[in-house]
Amino acid sequence: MTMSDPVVEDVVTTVSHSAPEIRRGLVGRRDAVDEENPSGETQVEADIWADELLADRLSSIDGVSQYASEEREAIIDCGRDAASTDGYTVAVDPLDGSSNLTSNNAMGTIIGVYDAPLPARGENLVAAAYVLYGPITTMLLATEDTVSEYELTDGNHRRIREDITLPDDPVVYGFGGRVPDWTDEFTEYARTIETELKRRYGGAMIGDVNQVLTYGGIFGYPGLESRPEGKLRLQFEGNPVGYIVEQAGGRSSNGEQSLLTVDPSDDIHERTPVFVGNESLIDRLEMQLS
Ligand code: P6P
Repeated sequence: MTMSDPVVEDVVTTVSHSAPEIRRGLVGRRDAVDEENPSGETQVEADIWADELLADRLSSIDGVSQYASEEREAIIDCGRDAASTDGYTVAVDPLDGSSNLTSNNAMGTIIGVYDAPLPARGENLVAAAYVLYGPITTMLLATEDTVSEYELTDGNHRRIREDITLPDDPVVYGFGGRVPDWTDEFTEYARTIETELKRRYGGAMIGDVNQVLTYGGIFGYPGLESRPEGKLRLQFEGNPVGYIVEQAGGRSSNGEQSLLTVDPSDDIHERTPVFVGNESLIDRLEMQLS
């Protein structure tokens, strides 16, 4: 994966080369452990194992100044000047949707590479990618130039799609959260979308977002009556996936504005409502919620 910046290339290549090993390592590691992640969610053995593997490999890359993970409380200062502007920072969701291990369904690894100290605005992303552990292992990689898809096998990656853009005519939608917990405004929007598109919701954001990027449509995890901030994390899920979809010609939103323009709080685990998909669908959503 030749990229303009050698450090970013090293980060992305490290994740792509680790993905087949992570996939193999899922076997025998699906039991819950007596721990919760910083968001209060039960961890499985694979969450901790994948995080330790990626933390070790990514934080040792020269040029990476910070490593942050959905699975660990604090940001790792990689021994360089974390506040320096010349270091890149990486935010990782090591196993997005790891609860799908129990039901043997798709999961992913998400990474965002920022050129600013964490927590950072999505606009500070210089690259973002996700690995999808589906029937085959693939990586969707967005850089400042383009969006590409790779098939990952041991020690190898083969580009299977390049210059990816969202299809113009949306086909699928997937919305998280319990329907009775949706706000009235979002419920009204969802009821309209349900008459237009086909439902695709698998319980792991990356599997659902990959459907949107393949067929066109919208994925969302809205703010809920019980939790207006929603469930998904801005630094580890919203920003990187928002960056990927926007680089593919779509839009992202927290219901009001592009996720990439949201000023983060000091909390690296800050949650946000997340919507990504075709521009027309996101525009309609923001109109509905305004
Ligand atoms: P629910 C997985 O736990 C995750 O963070 C996302 O990957 C996924 O979209 C969402 O939560 C699923 O949440 O409430 O449907 O189980």
